[in-house]
Amino acid sequence: MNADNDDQERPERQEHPERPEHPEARVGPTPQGEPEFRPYHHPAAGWGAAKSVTRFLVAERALVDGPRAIMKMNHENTGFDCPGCAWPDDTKGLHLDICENGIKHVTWEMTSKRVGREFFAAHSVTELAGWSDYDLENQGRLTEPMVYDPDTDHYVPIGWQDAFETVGRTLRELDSPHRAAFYTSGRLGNEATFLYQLMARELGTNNLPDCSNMCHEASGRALQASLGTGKGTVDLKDWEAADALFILGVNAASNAPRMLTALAEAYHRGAQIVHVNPLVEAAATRTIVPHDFLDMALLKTTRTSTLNLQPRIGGDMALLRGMAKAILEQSETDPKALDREFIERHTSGFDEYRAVCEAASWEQLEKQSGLSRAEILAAARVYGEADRSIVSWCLGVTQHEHGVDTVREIVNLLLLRGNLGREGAGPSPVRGHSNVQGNRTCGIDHRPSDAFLDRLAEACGIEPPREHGLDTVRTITAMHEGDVTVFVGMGGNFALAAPDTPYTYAALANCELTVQVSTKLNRSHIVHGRRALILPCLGRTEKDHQRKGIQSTSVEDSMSMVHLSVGMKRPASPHLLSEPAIVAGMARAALPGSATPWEWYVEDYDRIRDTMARALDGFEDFNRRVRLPLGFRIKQPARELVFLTPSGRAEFSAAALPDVVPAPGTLALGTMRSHDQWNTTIYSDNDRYRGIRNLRTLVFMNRADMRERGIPDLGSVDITSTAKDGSRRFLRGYVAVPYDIPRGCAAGYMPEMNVLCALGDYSTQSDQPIMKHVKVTIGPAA
Ligand SMILES: Nc1nc2c(c(=O)[nH]1)N[C@H]1C(S)=C(S)[C@@H](COP(=O)(O)OP(=O)(O)OC[C@H]3O[C@@H](n4cnc5c(=O)[nH]c(N)nc54)[C@H](O)[C@@H]3O)O[C@H]1N2
Ligand SMILES: Nc1nc2c(c(=O)[nH]1)N[C@H]1C(S)=C(S)[C@@H](COP(=O)(O)OP(=O)(O)OC[C@H]3O[C@@H](n4cnc5c(=O)[nH]c(N)nc54)[C@H](O)[C@@H]3O)O[C@H]1N2
Ligand SMILES: [Mo]
Repeated sequence: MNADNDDQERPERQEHPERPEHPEARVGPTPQGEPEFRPYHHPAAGWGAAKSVTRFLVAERALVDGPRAIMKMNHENTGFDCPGCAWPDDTKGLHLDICENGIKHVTWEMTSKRVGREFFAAHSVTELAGWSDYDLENQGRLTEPMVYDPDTDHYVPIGWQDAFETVGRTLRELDSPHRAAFYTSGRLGNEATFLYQLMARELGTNNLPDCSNMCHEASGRALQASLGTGKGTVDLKDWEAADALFILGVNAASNAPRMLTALAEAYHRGAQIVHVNPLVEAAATRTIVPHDFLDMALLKTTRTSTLNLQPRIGGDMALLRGMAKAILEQSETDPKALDREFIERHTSGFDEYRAVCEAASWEQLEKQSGLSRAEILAAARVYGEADRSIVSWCLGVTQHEHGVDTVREIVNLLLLRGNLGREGAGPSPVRGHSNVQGNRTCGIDHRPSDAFLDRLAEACGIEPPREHGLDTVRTITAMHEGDVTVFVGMGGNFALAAPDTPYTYAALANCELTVQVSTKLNRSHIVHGRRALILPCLGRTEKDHQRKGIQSTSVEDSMSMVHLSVGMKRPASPHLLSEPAIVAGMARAALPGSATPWEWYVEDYDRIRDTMARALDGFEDFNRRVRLPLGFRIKQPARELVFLTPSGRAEFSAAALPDVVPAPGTLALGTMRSHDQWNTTIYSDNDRYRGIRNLRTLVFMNRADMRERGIPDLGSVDITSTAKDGSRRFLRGYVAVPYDIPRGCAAGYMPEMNVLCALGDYSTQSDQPIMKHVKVTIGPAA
């Protein structure tokens, strides 16, 4: 794009040269006091959580509605699905399977605060750019559609029909549908998801970037290659039957708190629980089961761990390979160490895998894992003695250069002892957003298979494009280059969630039109294209009235259970539309001649589900089965030992061990969540389980690494990252907190630290941004 063009097309950039370069705007709230760091010695969940919830309900002015809604959450088909994490609901009909963070999440959506047209009239976008992200979201729920007015630099009201026509006209006028990208954040329900991908494909593009490009893309690709399925194979009943649980790279007490219940139960029945994490997180200590009122009253704690291993960042693969090596060595004298019959009948590639395990020296495995041989052998012993093992993981495993290889190594280890296709055994990734797995199942995939497209074509009478689309990283590059000019965000907060904050901001600002479908005001409304729309939608807790009555939507949890979610609250504003209605409105305007009955679908979501039943694998008889008491489980061929791989067998992989040891003087930095945030939504400046108050701009370091650099406890530091291409990025004036973390490792909070993640630093295996292994140097602040 040449300079002349640039000037003509974006005059307002001249008027507001300071915008949108505000990557330094504070993310969290203004601190309520001095930063504090006091190690946390209490159990996870329990009364600390109860107290925190009460404070939160008061702050959100939701003391009456909050508790009432919580009693409705996660009920068998009568309530709404918790919009928080994707951990499955209790299978025993226990009607109060809730957690602190789920409650915070629901309350945040149900706040009585509103951000209406008066707010936008009072504050220009340039002014809002200087606000913290906390303050933006804290204004409350969005109430009506708004459009950016470049003359005044304010958002002003627009009617829904005009808003749809703005989107429609812009899309119709594109010289190619590939100039638009349609982002999904993982809480979109299945029905809206299906319509959304249908709209994109009817327009003619597979440009469907989504948040799972940043979280579990590696898991999907690895499991697909190994087992012919993109998902885990176990469910909660398996968790209840396992003899050994291996939990890698998850901060469960904060990010999947209901896992604590499963861990406590496992401990009670005598199962082994091994946590693998550079940090000893709260879930790796003990808990008070949150919904067990007797335990709460008696302060009865349960241990949630039998072994904690603290590898270096990125050291998981070497640990897993060491465990496999130990099992193979043991098999020379102990015929029961391996499940030879399983390997023989169901797998391929065993000999190559055995060879790479034998070739790896203990010295190399110790160095790469950051663990001693004795520690690796201790983990191997637990694994070797268990009849039934589950390995579970999250971002600590996936957001790495070698995320795919590591997940495949997890499968390798499971295959050695036939831990697949039977009760209590198998791989169990912990998904992020409540419906991120359902999004993929229902078609949000920039690399759809031909089989999927063939069925979609047949069921919906469209001719879907066959060429693969853009993922999150490539969408940002394409917007930057001017190749993608329309960005539609179905939920989420793309500006802040994506890596390389200033680059991503510039990419969004380079768009002709940005459209954000949202519940709350966030950075992605402030960092916008030449024209911009905010389209406010119903939240999952709210009643969705359509022509044929109150509608429900369906979601899929981490363990492939699909069930209905029905909102029960009066909508935050009478002007909100449901997500399916917003998609249909945009689609009709963009595709005036479309034969798809968009309006008819929205009158009754059963109609969408009937089409989905024809288009999607595993959704046969959708409307009936989704109304069964706990919904239904999508069939998992790998669970039945049917492997949809080229060989028809489960495939061992024999990848080389990566070198993850930081170069001298440098550290490997992992970006992660605090206890009091939901991705880009920050609830407070506290991180209770890690003992932090009033501070987000911190970096956890090993004290010896601090001393070596002349950094005192809580000293001010500058952090410099160096990208693969040699470019450098900075964060200045962060506080170094001495912490129990292996040497050579450091950790701090996302989304602030996205400033350090270069867009080009994505995994060549999964295309995921490398958010857990950022190469940095840290020194006293200049
Ligand atoms: N309350 C709350 N719940 C959430 C979210 C939230 O923001 N708030 N986000 C949701 C989403 S979208 C997702 S994807 C999930 C994320 O859930 P998590 O994966 O738990 O998310 P992170 O906070 O990134 O924490 C990563 C964990 O991995 C560890 N880790 C870092 N590097 C390594 C490594 O190399 N090896 C190992 N073994 N561990 C490592 C870190 O110490 C940390 O404990 O949670 C979901 N649930
Ligand atoms: N450095 C670093 N960066 C990361 C990560 C990391 O570990 N490190 N993790 C990555 C991961 S795993 C993820 S999933 C992404 C998260 O990326 P996103 O999913 O894009 O971000 P969220 O913060 O979850 O989105 C919050 C916004 O969603 C909107 N919202 C809330 N509820 C609804 C709803 O019901 N409907 C609609 N339409 N909108 C709603 C609100 O407006 C809110 O402001 O971040 C990624 N970024
Ligand atoms: Mo995620």
